[in-house]
Amino acid sequence: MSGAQGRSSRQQRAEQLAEVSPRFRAQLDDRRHDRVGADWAGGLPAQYGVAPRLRLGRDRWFNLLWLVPLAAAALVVGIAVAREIVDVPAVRDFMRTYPGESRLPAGTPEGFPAWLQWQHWLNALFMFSIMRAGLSILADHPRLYWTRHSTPGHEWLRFQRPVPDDPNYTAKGDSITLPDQVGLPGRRHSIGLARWWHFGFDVLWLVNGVVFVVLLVVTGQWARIVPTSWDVFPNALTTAIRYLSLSWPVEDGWVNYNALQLLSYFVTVFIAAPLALLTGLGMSPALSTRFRRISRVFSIQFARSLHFLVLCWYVAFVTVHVSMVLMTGALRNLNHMYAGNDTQAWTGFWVFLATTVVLAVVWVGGSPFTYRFPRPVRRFGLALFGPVQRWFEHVDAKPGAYSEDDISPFFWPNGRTPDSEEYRALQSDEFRDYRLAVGGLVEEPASLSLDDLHRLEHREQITQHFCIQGWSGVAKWGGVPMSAILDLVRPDPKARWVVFYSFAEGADGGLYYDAQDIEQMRSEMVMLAYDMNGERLNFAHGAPLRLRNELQLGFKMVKWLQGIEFVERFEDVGSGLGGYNNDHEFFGYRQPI
Ligand SMILES: Nc1nc2c(c(=O)[nH]1)N[C@H]1C(S)=C(S)[C@@H](COP(=O)(O)O)O[C@H]1N2
Ligand SMILES: [Mo]
Repeated sequence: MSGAQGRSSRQQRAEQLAEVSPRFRAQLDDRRHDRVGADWAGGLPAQYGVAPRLRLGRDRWFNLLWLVPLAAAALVVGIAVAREIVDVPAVRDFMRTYPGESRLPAGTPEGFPAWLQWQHWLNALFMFSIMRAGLSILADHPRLYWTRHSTPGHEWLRFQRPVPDDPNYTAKGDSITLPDQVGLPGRRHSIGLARWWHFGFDVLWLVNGVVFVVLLVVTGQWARIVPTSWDVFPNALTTAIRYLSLSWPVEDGWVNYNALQLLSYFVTVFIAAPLALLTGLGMSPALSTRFRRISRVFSIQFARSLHFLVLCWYVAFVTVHVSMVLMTGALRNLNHMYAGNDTQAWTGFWVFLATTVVLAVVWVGGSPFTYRFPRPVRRFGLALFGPVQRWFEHVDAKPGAYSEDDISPFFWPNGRTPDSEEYRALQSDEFRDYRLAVGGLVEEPASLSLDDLHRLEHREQITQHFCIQGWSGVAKWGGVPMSAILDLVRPDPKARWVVFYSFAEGADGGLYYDAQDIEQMRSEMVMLAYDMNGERLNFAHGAPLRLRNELQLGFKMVKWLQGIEFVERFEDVGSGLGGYNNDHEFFGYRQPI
């Protein structure tokens, strides 16, 4: 530790520690990875999941594929019942009183203006990619929970077998492959790339949606999809009986939707879309820590589960919507949305066909394009969503949301453990000879033993961990605030990034490392932890020392920490993208969500 040492020996040590940089950097993988090939994510082999299982009671699991025959049976029964009751006088009276559609406010426009046609199509273009990339993200931790603990066996839905009773089973090992035509992309653990599609298109989708709602309001078109009277419900019942009894209502979507249509459009635009946004934001560590009162109740897992249910709504909606459009007078309906007229001509059909070919090309090409051009995919997402991530980093978050009672009974381990001679030797000696090297652009480089670290300011806090894959857990961390390290080494004003080096290699070889913005390093939420849940940090969770930065996703919290380097730019560290997962799997360098 820096003490009252002579100038010359200090200088000597400084020179030695300036070596921090060459010493660690030489052990990084600096190959440029710009294809997704067989060696992706350490050559993780494909692994398929199982049909969704819903948990009933404590540990009975219901295979949701049974819903297919059950729904078919329910439909048959529904049709049989509807066909009988339409002739019952009371039902007939009811259907006469509530004919199936509400009256529109006076002055509501008819027809479909060009802006609406364009926005409808753009919406489909963005949403299909968002939904597919969302599935890829889900596949990286194919289990859904209601509470913030991600305890095996406590999920309410899983697409994976039960978690094996093996302490070496990691969250990454649990991820599953999707077919390339389902996920975007489908490959196992391609979450880094899926997120760029998901977030990039989210931004475009939201802009499109906001413009859409504004135009709906100013043109008066809103009244066609917003219920203005309670009679929408009995009218929807009439429509449902008509559909089920197979004497389908005469559609006049050009002028007025039936009540069932109106309700489903209303839910899709004004409930599902905002809910998708809010539940998406609910998965951000930075925002969850900032808005603690909300996130205490609606945790990341609650948000994630709702986010998934919104996806289910959209899938069901698109399926039924497209089927009904085609079955209730295809030519006329397609003219409405694709040609802006109310005729039986073929124009709408041809425009629909051409635009659907574009959608299909984007769909089919999505995964292969991503494998061939991962860097441009990352740039696309970063350009659209990067500024938002930067902005989330500036939320003023403080610890204190959780108590001992909130500590998770199970905390998934993740990542590749260290296996170097050097680490083993230190470990066998209980880290007596361990030294954390801190250097680079600092005035006072340091080499800190565990005793040195224990003598520095001590902080303990109970926080929630958010893994990029989707699992979470609460733990109590004890260690040195990063601000104390900064006070000790006094970074040069030129230093903008702080690089944390591990003893462990990443999945494809080369040391695991991560660069973090120096602006965050004085946050109360950033520390070097040597204790977890009141005990010394164990091997799996990063012994003897790991980074905790509660404003970021878990992969940035380097475990088995051996060195810290202050740098001006990270472009010449590793292969230059700011971290091991960034270099290899195109994760982002700011990940507060
Ligand atoms: N050295 C190293 N640190 C690492 C990783 C890794 O693979 N190697 N994985 C990261 C990821 S993805 C997560 S989610 C957390 C997991 O921490 P835990 O194992 O204590 O749960 O550690 C992070 N730190
Ligand atoms: Mo993670």
